[in-house]
Amino acid sequence: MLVEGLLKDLRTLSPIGVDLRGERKYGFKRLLVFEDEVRDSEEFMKERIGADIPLTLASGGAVPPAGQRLVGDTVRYHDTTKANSYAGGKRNVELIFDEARAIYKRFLRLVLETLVWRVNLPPMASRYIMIGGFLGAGKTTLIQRFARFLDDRKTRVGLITNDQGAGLVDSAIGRSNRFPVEEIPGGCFCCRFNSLIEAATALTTKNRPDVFLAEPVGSCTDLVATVSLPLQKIYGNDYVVAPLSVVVDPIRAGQILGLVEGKKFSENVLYIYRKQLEEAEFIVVNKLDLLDEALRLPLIAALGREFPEAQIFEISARSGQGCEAWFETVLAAEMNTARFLEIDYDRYGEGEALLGWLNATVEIKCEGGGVEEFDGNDLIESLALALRGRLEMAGAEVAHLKMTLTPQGDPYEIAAVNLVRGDSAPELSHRLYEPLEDGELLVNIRAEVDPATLEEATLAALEEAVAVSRSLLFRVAHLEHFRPGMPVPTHRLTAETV
Ligand SMILES: Nc1nc2c(ncn2[C@@H]2O[C@H](COP(=O)(O)OP(=O)(O)O)[C@@H](O)[C@H]2O)c(=O)[nH]1
Ligand SMILES: [Mg+2]
Repeated sequence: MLVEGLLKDLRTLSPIGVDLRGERKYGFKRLLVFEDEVRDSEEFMKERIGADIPLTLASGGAVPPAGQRLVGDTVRYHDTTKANSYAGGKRNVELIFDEARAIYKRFLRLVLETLVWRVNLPPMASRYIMIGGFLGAGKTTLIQRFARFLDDRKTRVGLITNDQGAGLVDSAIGRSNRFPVEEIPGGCFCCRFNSLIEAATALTTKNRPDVFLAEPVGSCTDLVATVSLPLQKIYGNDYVVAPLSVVVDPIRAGQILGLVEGKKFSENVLYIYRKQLEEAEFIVVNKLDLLDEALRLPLIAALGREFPEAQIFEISARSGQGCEAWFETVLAAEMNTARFLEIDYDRYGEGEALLGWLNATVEIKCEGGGVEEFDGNDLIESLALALRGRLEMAGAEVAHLKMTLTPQGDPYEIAAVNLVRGDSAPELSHRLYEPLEDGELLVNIRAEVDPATLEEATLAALEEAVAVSRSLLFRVAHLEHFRPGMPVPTHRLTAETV
């Protein structure tokens, strides 16, 4: 009797009704546009489950105007005046979306969990947001900001990092901010698609994220055909796949698009760079805080001209400027499944193989003899300078050099230094507040050079900045250097195969 009543009530909630007919992927977005059904469901919650859900509202006639989508999963309107204002201007309504989304999500989760318990339905879909872009563009920084934004709104988030090697600076940064992180080392998402699913499943077991934020390898492209589309096609019931966003460092983009002077990579590396932009639905021009108008305007114009299908956002992941507009858009949109990238895998593979990679884990400690602690910020900054000098001498164009230093056994304290071009200065993005007695250093370098050169430069710079200048001991616990292999995607969907 109870189950029957439950099912009847739940059927009045349209998405769950859809659910029961096995078409769950339509999700909850449509739910609250029906005023009376919402009231039913509120009563249902209170009477049947006894839950006190603060869901006051009703949305009289609040169907979004043609061509616009609801933001997030649902809408709550305080009164019909606001609901009606949606048709005219979205602004009013957007103000309450975040709160509404969180409340309603909790409510639906409860309903669904009850259903899962009673009639064994699978749990609801999470949003999968992939944030690509070239090495050093600011993906990790933006993802951390996005994760904090979601966390503040009580939306559960899980981070997925990816690299060709192991020992990732990006994961160390995610963990230091206490977000759940799963790492896919040893190959890109597209070539390790099953590991991506395993990582998402592992995060689901940990904290059931509402939103996955995934950072692919910065030299990777063709992600829509090899990751987004297969995810949508094979796992469409589990994930709502957002449009691919590609983050851009404006100085690097200016150099590559010929707007400013600067060293460039070889043709095939540039080929990857352009392909990344070509497949982006959202181009996110980052580091607005560094950009003067003299470059900003021509850069935006050039991107618009060369990549006319993309929507362009301008943000600073560091200051937060412009970020919320992109957050809201990417949280609401679903990928366009009709865009396909033409790509020559030989050129792509050659471009990737021109880049040398080095990942190292180094233990550093005081030698004794009077030195009992050291300044970690100072140490990694001077190590970055020593490395830059040696790489410059070797003729390497640095794509991204990043290092973190954490006190042994404390992953929440972290110093991080970055160099995003050979002609830029090393920059401390995270600082340690106290000196250390011993620490773990992670070094990740991606540069256009023979990988053996990266090892020589790293060992020499460690000797110079750690041993000689500071009389500290270091031990290389792990070091790998290589050129990425030819990309061989697990799946690749094309216009013919979709
Ligand atoms: N000035 C400035 N620097 C930024 C911004 N976003 C990222 N960075 C810096 O750019 C460097 C590379 O950032 P990261 O997020 O690691 O790039 P990723 O390789 O794309 O993940 C780091 O030094 C960041 O602190 C920004 O909005 N403004
Ligand atoms: Mg990164």
